[in-house]
Amino acid sequence: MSEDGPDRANWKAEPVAGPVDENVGWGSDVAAQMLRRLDIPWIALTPGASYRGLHDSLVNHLGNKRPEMLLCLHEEHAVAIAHGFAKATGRALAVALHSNVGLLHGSMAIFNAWADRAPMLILGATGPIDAAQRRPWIDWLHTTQDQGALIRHFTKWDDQPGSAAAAAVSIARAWKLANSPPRAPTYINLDAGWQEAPVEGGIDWPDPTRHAPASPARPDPALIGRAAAILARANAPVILFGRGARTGAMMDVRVALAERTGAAMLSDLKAGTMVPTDHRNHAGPPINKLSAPAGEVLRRADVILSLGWIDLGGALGQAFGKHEVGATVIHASDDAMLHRGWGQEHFALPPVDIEFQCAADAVAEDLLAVLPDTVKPAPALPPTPAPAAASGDGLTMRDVARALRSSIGETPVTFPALARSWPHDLWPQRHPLDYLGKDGGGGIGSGPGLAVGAALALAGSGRLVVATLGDGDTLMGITALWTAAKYRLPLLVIVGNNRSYFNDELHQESVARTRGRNPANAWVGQRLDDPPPDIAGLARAQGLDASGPVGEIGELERAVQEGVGAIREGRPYLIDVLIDPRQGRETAARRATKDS
Ligand SMILES: Cc1ncc(C[n+]2csc(CCOP(=O)(O)OP(=O)(O)O)c2C)c(N)n1
Ligand SMILES: [Mg+2]
Repeated sequence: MSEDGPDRANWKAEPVAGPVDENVGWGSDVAAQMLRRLDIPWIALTPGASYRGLHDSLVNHLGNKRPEMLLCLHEEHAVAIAHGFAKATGRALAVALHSNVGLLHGSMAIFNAWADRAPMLILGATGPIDAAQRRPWIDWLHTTQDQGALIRHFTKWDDQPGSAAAAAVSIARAWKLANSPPRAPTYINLDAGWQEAPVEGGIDWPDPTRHAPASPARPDPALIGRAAAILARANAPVILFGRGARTGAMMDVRVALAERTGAAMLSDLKAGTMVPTDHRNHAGPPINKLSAPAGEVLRRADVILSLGWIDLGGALGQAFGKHEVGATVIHASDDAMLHRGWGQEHFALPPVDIEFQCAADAVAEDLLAVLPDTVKPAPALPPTPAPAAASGDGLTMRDVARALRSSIGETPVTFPALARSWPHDLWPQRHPLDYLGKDGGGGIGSGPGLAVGAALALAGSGRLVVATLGDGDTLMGITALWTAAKYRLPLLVIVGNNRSYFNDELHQESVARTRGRNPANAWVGQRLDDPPPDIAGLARAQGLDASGPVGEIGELERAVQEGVGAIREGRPYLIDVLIDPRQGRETAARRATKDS
């Protein structure tokens, strides 16, 4: 980042007419100053009068630089953009949400970020807590007692400071906590009363260098010794690669760990790329639910090492059913520090023989340091089932992947999201930024915002950002794309459009079958047609270029070429591709999935 703000090739800044007032004169100036002192590059927001003080401070006190505002059409998008940025960079952004109503709008996206353990600093606001200061009607409506309670079950910490001086400290603490492992969103509610009051006396500014995020706890060396000895002796170890840092150095450590133990590797689509999915030790494609090869390697394993696997209990349950897990289970995760009683995103309780309650990466590093420095032969792996053959002549995601590959060539691509039936065999993940994982909380409508956040993070990096999204997910969140158009962010969105909330058609089919009823009615109340939403039109209406609906291969290839050309020039682009819904059914039948 330069002195003037973020460096982005095509970035479209909003210039502020000077002069800016550098004096910290108002309560909200203190909150804005703290964001700058913490070196936060952007604040994603949808405005509202509860923080009109802060808004003025960002513009007329900071000159809309460091942080710079990122205007969004919906609070859910502001949060999802910060979430996508955190997924790509490992770094938090700030978000500002208006009073109770903006917070209510943003809350699903906060849940997604929480469940994905993605850090962000959310600033909320409330009408004056001091009722004597409230404007009639609206300030009363937009004042809530204990506003943080709305999202307390799915944030790491929240506060409602009583003064500007207290807000400086609260913001420093919230930033530190959000960014300390295990990371998650934090929320600070700014009272309009002190935001809009003059600052009396000096502020004791917290020194960011003395409130830096904590470094991860290190594992117990004695326990590392025991685990390493068990792994070194193992005949058929398996390593489950869940959450970890998205860096080349950590990917090398993980790969070396598998090679030195001769372990079979499994990757989780929820976590994104942690190891190369076409490595000779990798069993089958990355998974959401257990695949046949994944189940087989787990059932024959004598040692199972989970490095931050998101639902270890669920994976073992799928592999072993009611049978006892005979293998020695070693589990490394700091996630339990965030486990509470409201949500169940701690998942099923796994049987564990050696547990490290610290970040999985630290355990991987320390295990590697004590394991013998020799590579063991790769394990014999079960065959990967052949991909489902396409029936009919409708387009499939395989056609999309092939067209994309032929247009993109070898330029590295980041997928912030992957739609149903993505052909992992055609597009192995080799770099930690190749695929960023799922939305965390299973709340759809998040795909477009997550994709914009990743595009923000990676613009100018040399990587092309391509999101493949479902039509339902896209339609729920499509106005997030306006932010990409407004700030000229290069992002290619390819919609796998089966004209349906198809996931739920599968559910309806299965319920009808169980009940001996007619599964052919599964489409009723699920199909997104008659009239079919004009998704490309919705993109164009927001200032993006777009193609579609695309229904045949030549059209698809031309559209992809145009879309890839646009992002190479730094512009966002959307392609609406009509995907034969039967492909989803066939893939689902093969995997026997039961998605959210
Ligand atoms: C906010 C929210 N509403 C509803 C759901 C239930 N749901 C899960 S997947 C899905 C359909 C998604 O449709 P689309 O993005 O088109 O993907 P497809 O299943 O068609 O591949 C729905 C409605 C959800 N997960 N989140
Ligand atoms: Mg769909």
